[in-house]
Amino acid sequence: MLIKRNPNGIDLPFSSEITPRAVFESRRTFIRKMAVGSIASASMLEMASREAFAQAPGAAKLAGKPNAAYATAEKQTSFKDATTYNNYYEFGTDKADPARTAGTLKTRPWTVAIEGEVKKPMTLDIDSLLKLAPLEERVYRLRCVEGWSMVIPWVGYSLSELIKKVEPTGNAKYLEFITLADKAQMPGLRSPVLEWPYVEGLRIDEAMHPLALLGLGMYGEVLPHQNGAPVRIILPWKYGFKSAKSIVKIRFVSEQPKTAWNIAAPSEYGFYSNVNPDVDHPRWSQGTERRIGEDGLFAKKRKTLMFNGYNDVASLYKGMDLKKYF
Ligand SMILES: Nc1nc2c(c(=O)[nH]1)N[C@H]1C(S)=C(S)[C@@H](COP(=O)(O)O)O[C@H]1N2
Ligand SMILES: [Mo]
Repeated sequence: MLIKRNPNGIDLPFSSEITPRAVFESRRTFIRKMAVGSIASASMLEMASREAFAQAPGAAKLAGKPNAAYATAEKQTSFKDATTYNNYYEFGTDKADPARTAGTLKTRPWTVAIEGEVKKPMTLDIDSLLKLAPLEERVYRLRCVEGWSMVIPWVGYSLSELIKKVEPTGNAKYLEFITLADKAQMPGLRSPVLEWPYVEGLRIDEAMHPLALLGLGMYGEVLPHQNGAPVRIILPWKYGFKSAKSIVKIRFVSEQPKTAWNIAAPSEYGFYSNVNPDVDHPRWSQGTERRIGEDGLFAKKRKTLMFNGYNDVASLYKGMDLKKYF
């Protein structure tokens, strides 16, 4: 029953990928008509499409210094695709829902409480987080467990910067990320698709790995609501669902924390959830992926790479059977 309720089971692998396309097309037509029917200038058109597609009115610029170690020759996903094809179940389970409904998210004031096994527990507001370390731009591939991927220029800094600041105790073995769950702002909480709040977790050495990013922006702007404003994590070697959006609390703990998707379907979503083409999801292959923007139902799929191509992290899992610890 739980599995049936799991929206992944209802609209995957293909139907969920078709519907948003159709939605894009009808919106495109709408905007084109508007352009023809009025004297809209190119910039008005751009503004209109940003609003319709991205729900980021008055998006503030947020620049990061490009970090060459995390650049890529790969083509970046368009801002429009990255902000209209989203998984953010607190705002609905359809890919197009968050862009439509996340306008109600109030991202300021916002605080992140850091507590548990740390010598210096603290509560940081967004301005403190923005100043905690130099902002970098890092272009990461993000691979969703559903079999699609994007290439996104994020703005943020290594999560390790924050971890060092709070000084974990010797008992801190894991981090638990707790995200916002507010019915007043999040229409998706009305449906019991997941247990709310959405929670995620990492082993502390994973969290300390320089690749693990504390994200505050993307494409040179503060995070759009639908992408997890105002603060999230991005873990490019793990399936997308590990990268929790709109974090309000980080707890340092001694035991492996529960995680939202593992609670919902433990046989399908493990704690580690490293991208691994050799371990299929029980209901579909993980060997290939579709790059968003290279659509068309007959577009050639790409081969999924171990750790999503981020082999630096392999040493974190030395000696572990990654079929068992999926
Ligand atoms: N709080 C919260 N975080 C979340 C999710 C969610 O539903 N709620 N979905 C996850 C999934 S499945 C993916 S693929 C990524 C998508 O991030 P993006 O929309 O910025 O590409 O966010 C992850 N973080
Ligand atoms: Mo995902």
